Amino acid sequence: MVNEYSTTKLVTLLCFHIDKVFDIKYYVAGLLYIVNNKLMLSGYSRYGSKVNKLYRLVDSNIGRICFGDISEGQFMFKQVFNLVKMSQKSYVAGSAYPPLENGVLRIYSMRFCPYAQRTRLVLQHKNIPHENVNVHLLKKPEWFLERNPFGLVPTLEINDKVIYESNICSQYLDDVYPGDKLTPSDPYQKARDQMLIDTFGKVIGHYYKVARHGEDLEDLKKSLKRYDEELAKRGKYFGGNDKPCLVDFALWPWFERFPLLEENGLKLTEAEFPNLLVWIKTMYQLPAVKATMFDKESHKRFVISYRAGNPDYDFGL
Ligand SMILES: N[C@@H](CCC(=O)N[C@@H](CS)C(=O)NCC(=O)O)C(=O)O
Repeated sequence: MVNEYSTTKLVTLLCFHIDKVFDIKYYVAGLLYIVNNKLMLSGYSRYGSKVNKLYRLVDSNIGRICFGDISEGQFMFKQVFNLVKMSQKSYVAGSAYPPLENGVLRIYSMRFCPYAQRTRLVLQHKNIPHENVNVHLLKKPEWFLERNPFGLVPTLEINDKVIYESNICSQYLDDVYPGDKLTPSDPYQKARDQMLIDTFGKVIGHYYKVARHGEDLEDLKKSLKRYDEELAKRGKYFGGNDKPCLVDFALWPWFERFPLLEENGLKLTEAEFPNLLVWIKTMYQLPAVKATMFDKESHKRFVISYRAGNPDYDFGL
């Protein structure tokens, strides 16, 4: 079953159950497998009643998915098997619907989509078990359009529920799944956060004008200034000093892509954007960012293919 895709090969399944290590029950479970000629390891340790992630999936192609607390080893194996089995290549029109198991959360995504990245950041940060199905956005599978008639990613599916629009998906995940809370409980603070997210649409608009037509550079900088000022008041993250919040994850994808605009004259200087520059450095350290990001060169290659009318959704796979 694991060999369904030629690039993926299961090497071995590891499972240890060691009683009485330091007087507590200790379990280690994991998978060793090969994806695109790279050796991968993923696993969990269980320590009394607590489950810890032992290794992250490290592959850049499928390793963007990681697991949260899973108390049953069997369930974990099933999930990892599904993952290894599931290709990250984009599904096209005419393809068969990949069956979704009961209780499994799925995200329909496109690897280079900044909106989908918003929600993937939340999935990663909160360690929410899920599977990822990438869709070809120029040749959308019929079953994808049945679920989201707008044909946009991200879209979430679990059992009979379908959710789309990136910010709504992220909020839903934060509301429903345990882990770090990314939304303040105070209604006023929550409203202030939503304002920052909604009005970031202006920055996005300017971003694409600069990228496509070399216009709007000053407007882009002006719209960013407000975010620098807000950080000065809030601290290290938009969520305050210690932890990121939904605002950080909703904004980040475009900051990851700003280096592409350097050739259009965009430079965020210390003099103009001292707080945003520190924030960018901090964000790059987050495991969720590391797990979902592409480097400048890969983004550039995708954009070139996109502009040529032939987007390479599977670039690097
Ligand atoms: N407002 C949507 C925008 C999502 C979006 O535009 N996604 C793009 C990919 S980056 C897409 O699915 N495009 C397909 C299409 O426009 O047909 C959200 O926040 O989720």
